[in-house]
Amino acid sequence: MDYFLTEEQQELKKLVRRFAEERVRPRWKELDEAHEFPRDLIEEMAQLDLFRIFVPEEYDGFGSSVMNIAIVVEELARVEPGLAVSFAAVGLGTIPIVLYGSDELKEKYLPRIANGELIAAFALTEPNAGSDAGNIQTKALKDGDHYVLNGTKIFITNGGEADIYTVIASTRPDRGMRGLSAILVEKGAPGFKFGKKEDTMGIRASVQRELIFEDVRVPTSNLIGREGMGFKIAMDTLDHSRPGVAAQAVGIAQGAMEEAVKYAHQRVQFGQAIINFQAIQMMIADMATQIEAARSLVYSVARYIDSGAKRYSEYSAMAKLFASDVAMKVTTDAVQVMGGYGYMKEYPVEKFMRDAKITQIYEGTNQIQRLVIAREIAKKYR
Ligand code: COS
Repeated sequence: MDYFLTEEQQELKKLVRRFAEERVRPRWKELDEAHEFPRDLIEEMAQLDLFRIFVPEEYDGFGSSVMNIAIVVEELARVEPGLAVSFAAVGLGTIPIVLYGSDELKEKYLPRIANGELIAAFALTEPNAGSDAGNIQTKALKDGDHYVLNGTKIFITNGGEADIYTVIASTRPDRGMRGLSAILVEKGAPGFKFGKKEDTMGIRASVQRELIFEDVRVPTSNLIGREGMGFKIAMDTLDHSRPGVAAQAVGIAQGAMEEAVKYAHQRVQFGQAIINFQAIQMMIADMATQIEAARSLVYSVARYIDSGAKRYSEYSAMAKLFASDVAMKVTTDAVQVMGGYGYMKEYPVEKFMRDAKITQIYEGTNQIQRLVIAREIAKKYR
């Protein structure tokens, strides 16, 4: 169901669906096997103006709406979740600039993100700072009108491919979490290197790579927000982006269910198509119901954020938690409906199941989402 999309949103959905069906679907297997950043498809998406949805209108964008991001990401993920991730990660890297960047930074970077010229990435995670995001060790110490960065980030989506990186680093190591800051670093800065490229279970039409900073000098004008605001900027960014992960999960579940249903029409056992068996019908009904519940939650939360809501951490977390658990359940059941064939790489459902798993882990594990939700609920009802 479309849940009251505006005409513009319906057009956007149609545009992305056509692109995904015509340009991406024929290549799902090749993209999964190649495990590379899908630059040609990303360029085609820039031609379709899709990167403009991350950027406010005054910087040549379409208005940075979470709902539009959800629509595009869901449609991409329905066919190729890895491509959806490569795309959404540009949004993740852009959010801090949109929410907290100076006018100078916005003018310099946002129009070039909008037209697809610049790929962005967000760099928070470190070997010892995952769920414990405040425990960041990368340092950005001031030296005159520059920050000097030293440290390592891991698992960074679009790492090595992106042109700009929003890096969370410590400008005041004596202050712990309150000493963190968000700093924009350009690819090509001397001392900024790319390390290990991860070999991942799923989302293989995207890359996750290590970033290494060795005395990287960045002008202080690249500070996003103020010094010491880094943790808050990171948390706000995640609150803003988690509905996008949730939309990705909805798309994955939808794609897997469609494959399973089509297969159930074709597959004949005991003299008839297995779609006629109630054992299969019950599974399909549960899949479809869970997907609609997830989709309606994701759209509602996206609209709530777009309405100008000030506090929405728990709703973002709920959408991400619920939709990703649905994606894992639905993709596992889709494999089950298809039996032995579901387990084979010839069909995309085993890939959807691999792709689904990460949605329960990244942008905060589902255990962390539950923590965020429980804390907010506990505060409300004393
Ligand atoms: N928005 C704004 N501010 C927030 C916030 C949010 N969503 N969440 C926390 N803060 C603020 C708190 O208000 C607190 O400020 P004060 O000390 O002034 O009150 C400060 O940040 C510290 O918060 P808290 O005490 O809750 O920090 P914790 O170390 O307990 O951890 C969690 C908070 C676990 C929620 C956080 O570390 C987290 O989200 N971890 C997961 C990170 C993640 O998603 N990683 C994935 C990789 S990024 S792709």
